[in-house]
Amino acid sequence: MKKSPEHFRGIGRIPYEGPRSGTALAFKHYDPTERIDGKTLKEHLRFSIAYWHAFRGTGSDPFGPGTIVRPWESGKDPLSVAKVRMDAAFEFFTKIESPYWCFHDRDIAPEGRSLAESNRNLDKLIAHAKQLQKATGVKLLWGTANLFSNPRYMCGAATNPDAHVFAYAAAQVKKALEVTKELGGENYVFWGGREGYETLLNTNLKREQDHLARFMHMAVDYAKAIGFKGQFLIEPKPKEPTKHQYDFDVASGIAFLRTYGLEKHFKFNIETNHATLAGHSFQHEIEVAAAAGMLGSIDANAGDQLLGWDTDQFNTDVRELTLAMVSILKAGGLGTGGFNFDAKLRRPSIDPEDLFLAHIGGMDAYALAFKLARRILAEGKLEQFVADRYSSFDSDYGRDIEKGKATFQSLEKLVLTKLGEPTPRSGKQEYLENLLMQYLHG
Ligand code: XLS
Ligand code: NI
Ligand code: NI
Repeated sequence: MKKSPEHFRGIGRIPYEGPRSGTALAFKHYDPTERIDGKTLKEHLRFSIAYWHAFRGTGSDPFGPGTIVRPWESGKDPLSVAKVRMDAAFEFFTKIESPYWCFHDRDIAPEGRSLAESNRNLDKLIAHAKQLQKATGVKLLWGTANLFSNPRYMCGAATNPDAHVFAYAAAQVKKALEVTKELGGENYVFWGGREGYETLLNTNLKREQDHLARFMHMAVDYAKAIGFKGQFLIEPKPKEPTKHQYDFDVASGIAFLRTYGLEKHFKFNIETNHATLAGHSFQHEIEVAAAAGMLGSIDANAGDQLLGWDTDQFNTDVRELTLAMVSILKAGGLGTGGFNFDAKLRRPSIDPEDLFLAHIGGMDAYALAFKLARRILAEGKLEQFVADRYSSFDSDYGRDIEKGKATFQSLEKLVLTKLGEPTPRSGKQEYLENLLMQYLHG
């Protein structure tokens, strides 16, 4: 394959220089080659770059057009531009030491005038991506279909009141599954951007949810038919762009999957900013998914506490990430998932260098959080505290309760004859917060 020109000139592979480094374009905590428990940090963290933000984001917002101008975007032929853009993307993935990338079908190839033309465009870029993956060793964490940008999806895709749109979306996802398989994608994501409603005045909520479930079953069946073994992931979000999205949060996602007999086929892709929008902490969403054995992958970003929408910022809040990591590691990790930077540059961050700085910060924060979480778990003080707190359920009548051997009658008898009034015990929140602070700043 012909070697493409360098796009990020003047920026080489980002080196690891350690916590005291004064170099902006260097990792302070993420040493991809560092070995921990027989695996490199690169293998542990499974970082991924989100194509849509990193290479399709222009900084536009509802009040003004894009501010970010990349030289490769100036060509006239959209397919050639798409190829050069992809060359630049893989150069970036390599220089930033990201082992994975993620995309929506329409991020990488222009939509045509018909589905057939869109599929042909996609095939060309998939062939190109395949070569680039081979040349760089960068792999596909997940693929997905954009079922929200085109006006045909304004009232939803799988939940559209028009069966014609449902059919179109089905055809689009069929193709997206094929190309994800073609590139060796390890997962496939459903984010239902417009699978919700703007007003109940025009909505049959029950029928829309039934249709969404039918759609998911068709995806499961088709994956089986073509031998796609990747993990299916649902990415919950409560709202935006819709007023209400059906996959509101992990808990409602679990209820939906179980209602429709889909729970065996799906896990969750949890996005930090979506958790915030649902009124939850990031760690809460991770714990809810982990409790159901459905923790799949992470869309690594952050919101702004003062803004009520998905600002998709890079997350450098080590405290938040350490708590998240503790929960992820306790759950046994992400399996085929990873940490995908579904995060974008601020509108005034227009330098190519800013794209590197943003990801360096995000990766360093996660690497640091990973190390801190491992220390916290190795020392075991927090876990021990929690275990002790529930120890009355480890033996005697407590164990009987857990094992289903106790009844209201047996417990009433116990309280009346033996136990009497319980002795309150402190929850010790302040002690635990102080302990966490010691780990973070000790
Ligand atoms: C939007 C979502 C989206 C998904 C992929 O809020 O985060 O980017 O991750 O469709
Ligand atoms: Ni996301
Ligand atoms: Ni999002």
